[in-house]
Amino acid sequence: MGNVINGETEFFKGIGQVKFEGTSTDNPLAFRWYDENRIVAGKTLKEHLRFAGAYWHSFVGSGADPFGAPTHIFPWDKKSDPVEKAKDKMDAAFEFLSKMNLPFYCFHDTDLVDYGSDIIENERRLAALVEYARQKQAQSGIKLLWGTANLFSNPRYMNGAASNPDFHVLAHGAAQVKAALDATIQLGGENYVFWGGREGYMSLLNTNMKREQEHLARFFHTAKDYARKNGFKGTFLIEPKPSEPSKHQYDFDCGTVIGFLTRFNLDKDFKINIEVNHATLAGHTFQHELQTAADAGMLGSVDANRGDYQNGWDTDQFPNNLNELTEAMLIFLEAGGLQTGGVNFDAKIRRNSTDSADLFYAHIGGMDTFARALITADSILQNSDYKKIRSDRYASFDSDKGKEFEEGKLSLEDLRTYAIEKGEPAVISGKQEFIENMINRFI
Ligand code: XUL
Ligand code: CO
Repeated sequence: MGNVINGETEFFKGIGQVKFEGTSTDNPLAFRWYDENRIVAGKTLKEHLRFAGAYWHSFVGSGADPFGAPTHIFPWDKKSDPVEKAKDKMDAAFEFLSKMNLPFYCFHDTDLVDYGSDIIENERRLAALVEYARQKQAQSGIKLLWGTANLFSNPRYMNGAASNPDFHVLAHGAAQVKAALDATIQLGGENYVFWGGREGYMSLLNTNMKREQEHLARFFHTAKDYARKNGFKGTFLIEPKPSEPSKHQYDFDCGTVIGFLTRFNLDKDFKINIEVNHATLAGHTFQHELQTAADAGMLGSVDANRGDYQNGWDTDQFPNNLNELTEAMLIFLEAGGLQTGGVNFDAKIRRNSTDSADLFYAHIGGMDTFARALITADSILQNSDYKKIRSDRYASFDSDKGKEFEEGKLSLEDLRTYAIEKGEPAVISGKQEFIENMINRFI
């Protein structure tokens, strides 16, 4: 247990408020780029980025891996009564969020408080923590970016929840989602997330994929109707991932999710929560997934992290790649940013990062890298030929026959006639290296 200051226990001892000190500072516990009040492209960095802390990694994740026991031993994880223990964890969470100046947080139901197998008792526990969180939010001004239900850890979900072949299991998932939606609504959550880690299959040999996907869609409709009926005005978000823990996940990537939402008439209520490391596991870049969602009007929110170029799994490291994030922020800014979403650090410190300051360094690095990338991207958009080079490439569609084609006014015969009249087209450079150099110049 930590020190007691002002009547409250301090869990992150010796670490004060993290502040913006600018690029000349040597203080590793200060922001060098994230000045929350700095205006970029008409909004403050705080309004653009809407940073959130992830409850599960920062206050629950113990550093355990398949080869070893926990290395992060939390002082808030001591009491035997589950509700009292969960309140200590929430004290620690809000202390960290406040010291880090994080305006939002995100949780799974089972992050807030441990669940057993009794639905009514779980609802009672969650309600106690929701009441506690309401007070904490009011005191600190910190808001809930999104809530979600953990429908993948309990053994009953080993074959999925909404896509489980057993209706009985599906109903348990629904009970959990109902309580998580109630909690999100009561806490003023701005979004609600579905990440279907086990909504997929391990083998097609025993799977009726069509039926499972139809059940998944029906489940989303049922949850959405309940939430809307009970006053939820926020956005529902699907978080794509191609696999892990299932061999194949139905929400494979943004393209797949957009097709699914459109096919099942869910596209008015749902948008996408894009996670960087899920994008790369799907064989895409983060930029690709942002652009795909933005083009469909479904850029909802971001789970910020990064993978490891040498590993093929979800390492969930904190973001630190300035070049990649600058490219991503170009898309983010051109798309008009995130409306109800934010940038949630779905990232974990390494198993061997065992100082309590490590969680602070990790978030400071992530927030500074995003802020710097956004500032750089804005400068590229304002002060370079970046946009012009791209629009010039399509100039032949802006007038005459090209424009008529875009408007659907030309037949295949018309196109043939044009090709014969104009002869062989000129060779035109895509200028990729020129643009890459330009981006580096602005960084
Ligand atoms: C798992 C993952 C989840 C979701 C929420 O890979 O990203 O933490 O963000 O369920
Ligand atoms: Co995530």
